[in-house]
Amino acid sequence: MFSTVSVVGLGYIGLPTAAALATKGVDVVGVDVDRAIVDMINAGRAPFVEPDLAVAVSGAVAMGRLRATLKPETAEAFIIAVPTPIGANREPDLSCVQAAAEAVAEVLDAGALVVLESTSPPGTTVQLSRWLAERRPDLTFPHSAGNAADVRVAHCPERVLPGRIMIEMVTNDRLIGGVSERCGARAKALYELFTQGQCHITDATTAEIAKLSENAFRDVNIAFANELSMICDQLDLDTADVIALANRHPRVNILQPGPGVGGHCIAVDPWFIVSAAPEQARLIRTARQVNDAKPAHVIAEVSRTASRFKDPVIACLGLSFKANVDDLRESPALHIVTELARQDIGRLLVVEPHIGELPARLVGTGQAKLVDLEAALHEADVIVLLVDHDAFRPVKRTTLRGKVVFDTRGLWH
Ligand code: SAJ
Repeated sequence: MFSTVSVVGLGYIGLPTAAALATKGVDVVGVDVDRAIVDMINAGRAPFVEPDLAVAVSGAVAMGRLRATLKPETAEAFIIAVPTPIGANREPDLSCVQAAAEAVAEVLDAGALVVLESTSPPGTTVQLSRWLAERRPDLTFPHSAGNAADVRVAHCPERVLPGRIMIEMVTNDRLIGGVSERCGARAKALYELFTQGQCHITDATTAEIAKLSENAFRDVNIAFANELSMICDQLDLDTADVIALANRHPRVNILQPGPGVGGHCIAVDPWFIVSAAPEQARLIRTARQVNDAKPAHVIAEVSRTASRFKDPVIACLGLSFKANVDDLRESPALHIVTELARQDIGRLLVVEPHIGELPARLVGTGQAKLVDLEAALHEADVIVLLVDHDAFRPVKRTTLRGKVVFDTRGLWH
């Protein structure tokens, strides 16, 4: 039903989607503004690490089903998967969506489908339809022409978990928000090419808010755990004990506290809801503030303890934004270690099994050294566990004896 599909934005969502479609026999043209990414994909290589992605990309390129370009070309369907960050005032920044819309508009034919996958504030998909219409007065669009429009526009928010993208891309249910009913039906047909989960059709704005609610729900629940951990620290209680006991209740499931919430989704998306309804979104805003305050709490606790030692050696375990990934972007752990280095409170031994060298901002402090787990545990006076990597799980209690341990994730409970 679709022989050519163009995926605009070849990042963590666009590239796996392009590879998944190509694997199903669709001719896929990937578009990205970054020439290095385009060249790498055309050479059959994936520009970032994600389980099973590299083999999918090299296979799709070798079969001639996937190629990358800098500019969009005519296709039956376009999937836009570009970043939607927040600006300095925590307002949504839709400039990449607008730029993608303008580029796609140039090559749109009557009958084409345009899907927005980027996580977006309410109203963005309808706005996308307007942006396309501004550039193509010769075609009709669903925000004004409804089912009769020449072009179909829909939202299908990405919902995959980094680290499990290739699996969840196929198995997760999808939300399909059509700007008109016909748009929804057409988008469903596209996603059914590679999705085994169910496709639930709704309107575009409901799909936008439903996606944002998923991440806001998670953020609020993590904030509960993080607030509880700060209460327990204040009362000198073991947070992991408190949570484990409370979770023995059949209807209680408190999440794990941590050093803060990182990544590009959960720490960002709730602000789209706050921005859309600032007076009503009180709990969602507070949860963001609680989670954003957690790194400073960890830094204060570690510096207070380190100041009791003469020339303390501090082992910091983990730099990535969550367990078992190499992604350091928006990582609270990296922020904490950088700040501890800047405060010059002691010698920092950093353990991060997923990277080969420390990031430049940490090297620049001259205070931190990347070492292996054994060396760090042996030398340290203070141990700060920041990421619950599987590699840290088997540490023996006897190794920790006589040291001050901050287990921000409750991993060794
Ligand atoms: N975290 C905790 N405690 C927990 C769980 C997570 O502190 O109990 C922290 C993690 O360490 C990390 C952050 O929260 O710093 C977010 O990690 P995550 O694994 O919960 O989620 P993400 O950001 O990698 O991916 C989320 C997912 N959303 C939900 O689970 C509702 C994913 O399905 C979305 O597709 C993704 O956001 C996205 O792109 O929106």
